[in-house]
Amino acid sequence: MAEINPDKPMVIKLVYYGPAMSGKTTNIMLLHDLLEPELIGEMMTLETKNDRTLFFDLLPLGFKTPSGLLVKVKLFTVPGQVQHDSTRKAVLSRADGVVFVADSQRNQAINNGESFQNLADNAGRVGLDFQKLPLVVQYNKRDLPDILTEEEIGERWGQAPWPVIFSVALTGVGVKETFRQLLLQVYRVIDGQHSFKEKHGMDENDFVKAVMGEG
Ligand SMILES: Nc1nc2c(ncn2[C@@H]2O[C@H](COP(=O)(O)OP(=O)(O)OP(=O)(O)O)[C@@H](O)[C@H]2O)c(=O)[nH]1
Ligand SMILES: [Mg+2]
Repeated sequence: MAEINPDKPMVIKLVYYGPAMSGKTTNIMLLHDLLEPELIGEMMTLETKNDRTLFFDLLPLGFKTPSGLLVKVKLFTVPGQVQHDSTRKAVLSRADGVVFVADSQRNQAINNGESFQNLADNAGRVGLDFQKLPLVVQYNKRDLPDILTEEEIGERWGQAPWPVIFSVALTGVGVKETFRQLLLQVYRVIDGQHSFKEKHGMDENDFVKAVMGEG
């Protein structure tokens, strides 16, 4: 997290991580359509081939606090394909929070597991404390046949500390809720480090509303 300096924006970096084709790019495309914050930039999609992200996508959002601080929130996606690991590591570096987008299809369970392990490994490699990192797990593609049931997913993740959200990113179901859950966790870290409420007059609900444009 960048230090707060009244003359400089605070930059919050959030990363959508997960196996190839799970729906990471689709999530931030839908956020681009659904959110109406004070500031919203164009979505940047850097290099794609047949719908596969080769480098990353970026959606910049932002707002000003009542105290006058400019807060920039940058949403990134990583390329899920296994071979792009060095890019994934670079994108993950200095992340303030992560959404792990899993593919609900039964035949993707191994890919989900390997990708989650890759996230934990890369977090360590770039110096993030994975235990403390704000994280939301999203099970996407709930519209498809032959998916893991919610009970099976509950058994897999029930003991884990992270919220699990079910989604159909293609139509927007669960997309905002996933983002909201991440922002709540990110707020707690920022408030802990920077007394955000005291100094900038925003509690967690104000913060989430401002980022999402629901103010
Ligand atoms: N049926 C269905 N298809 C989806 C859903 N979400 C995304 N897709 C489709 O899955 C394909 C891959 O989606 P992307 O968002 O490009 O996946 P990605 O995770 O960014 O993939 P990489 O960039 O290769 O890592 C696209 O054809 C999407 O339209 C969903 O909820 N249901
Ligand atoms: Mg992508």
